[in-house]
Amino acid sequence: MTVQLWRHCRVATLQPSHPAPYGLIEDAALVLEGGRIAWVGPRRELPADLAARCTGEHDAGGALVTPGLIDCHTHLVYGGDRAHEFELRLQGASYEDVARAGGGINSTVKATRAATEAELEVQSLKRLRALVAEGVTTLEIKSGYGLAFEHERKALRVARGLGRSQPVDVRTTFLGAHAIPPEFAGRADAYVDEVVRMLPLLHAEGLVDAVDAFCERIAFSTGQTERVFQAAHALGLPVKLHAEQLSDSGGAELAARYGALSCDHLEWLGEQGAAAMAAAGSVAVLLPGAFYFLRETKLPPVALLRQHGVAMAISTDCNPGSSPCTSLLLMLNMACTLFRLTPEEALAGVTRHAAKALGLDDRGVIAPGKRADFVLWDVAHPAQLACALGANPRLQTVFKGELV
Ligand code: DI6
Ligand code: FE
Repeated sequence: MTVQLWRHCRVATLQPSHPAPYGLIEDAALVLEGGRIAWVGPRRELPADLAARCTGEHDAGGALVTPGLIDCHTHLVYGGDRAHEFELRLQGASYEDVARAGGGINSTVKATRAATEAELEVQSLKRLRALVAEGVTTLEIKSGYGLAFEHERKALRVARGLGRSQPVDVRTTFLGAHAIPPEFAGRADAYVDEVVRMLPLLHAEGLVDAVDAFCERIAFSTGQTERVFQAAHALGLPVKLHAEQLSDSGGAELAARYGALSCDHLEWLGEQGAAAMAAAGSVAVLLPGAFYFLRETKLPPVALLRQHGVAMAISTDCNPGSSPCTSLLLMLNMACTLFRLTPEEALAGVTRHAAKALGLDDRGVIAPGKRADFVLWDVAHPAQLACALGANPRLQTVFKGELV
């Protein structure tokens, strides 16, 4: 097995136990073995016997190293686009108006159903490449634009395929309960029956890592959401929830009762929801792209989340309707400018806490035993990653121990 030494770098380990901000180690060395981090620390403390075992050496040229970025909430696989809706909203229509008038999620459902698996892959690959170019090494992709067995299956297969062909680890989430498809209009409960029927079939094909739902007055009630969660739990699958995005529907409390990995959006989250999430260890996934793009004015309760010790993750929410965004670095900036997170909280939100939101404890920090997924950046200080607008200072990515 090769043992690789990386030196001449500064490592933002993001380890919570490390005393320096960002877990920063100056003049660091990193040793990789078998796709994992074997050692990280100040170079002068590198054990001589470990140094002697290294079979290869890389000079990082003084770069800043962070864990590979993790985009823990995306709807990246979809057909078509919604630029026309953007125009309508610029003329005064609201996101909910457009959805009620038959546009919104269901217009993307139409385009996604019409696309073949190969076409869907071509469109989605462009978006995935943009994320990977900014240092994303783990990505969650939800279904939810098929809303019928064969089309949900097609989208999840595309997501899995992207993870096989590209240098990124893809985690799939079944979001059958995203919207009520046209053939079930006015029959939401019957559609939930269908979601509950689809889930074990998709799971049996190895296409589902987690289960999500959109709990909102324009989507599914808490009662309907709970039925989906019960079906997930029967299969041993973890759940997460689009909760309190447009109103306080009690979704976060429900999700916490099911031990949700995360509750996402949360602009309307209240005290009880935050307390329930804290008790359950659910991560708050904040999505500044959707907040910005829909010109929301209600801010997620960041102070409340901090007060309750709820871990905060940040993600693109990459989707055609509410966040057509393929830049996780831009989301770092927006999390700070719009939501007032510190750059350190924002960076933890796309590394350590994003890993937690996906139920993954083998990544998100640079520490012995963790996956060797990391990024070399041409920046002097980690805060620069959140400060710059529209820059991409990525130099190189190491994925599973190998230079991409
Ligand atoms: N909330 C969102 O912001 C996205 N899905 C969801 O449940 C929007 C999806 C879309 O408009 O296509
Ligand atoms: Fe979303």
